[in-house]
Amino acid sequence: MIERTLILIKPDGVQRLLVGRILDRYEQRGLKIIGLKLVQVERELAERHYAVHRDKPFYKGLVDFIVSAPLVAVALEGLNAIAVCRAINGATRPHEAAPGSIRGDYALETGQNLVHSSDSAETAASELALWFAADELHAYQRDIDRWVDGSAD
Ligand code: IDP
Ligand code: MG
Repeated sequence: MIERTLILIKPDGVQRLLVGRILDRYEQRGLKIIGLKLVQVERELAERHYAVHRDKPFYKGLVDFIVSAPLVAVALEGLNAIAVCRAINGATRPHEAAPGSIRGDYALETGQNLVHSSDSAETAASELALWFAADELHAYQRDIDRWVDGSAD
């Protein structure tokens, strides 16, 4: 199924000059960028984004980190985009992330694991609405789409 999902390249990704290389992973896989922006996040948005973790011991540190410097918000579309992006990112704890995944190649620390991606269709819909206005998401065809979505078969 064609899905949309939200990616955040967290402040550590921007500070470590990894934005291009991280975006490249999703693009090379065939996923389509339908929204993209650099954001200095307000605390309120960060708290809403991570509301599910409100009661966890790492919540305050996580919100502090996300608002500490600009991040890149990315909306992606493609076949099974939600699961594909979770796999591209790798396990939450970098020492468990497979080599070849973003976290498995570039991260060591759970709090600085470079990327976020939505974990279900429901979360993807609510997170995309949180981070992007409707007119910031663009539906368009690429000439290569038929070579990645199966329709050229
Ligand atoms: P995910 O980003 O792989 O979906 P979640 O469990 O949703 O992982 O946690 C959200 C984020 O909170 C993680 O990406 C990580 O940055 C941070 N986090 C999760 N667990 C811990 C922890 O035990 N210590 C510190 N930070 C954590
Ligand atoms: Mg999560």
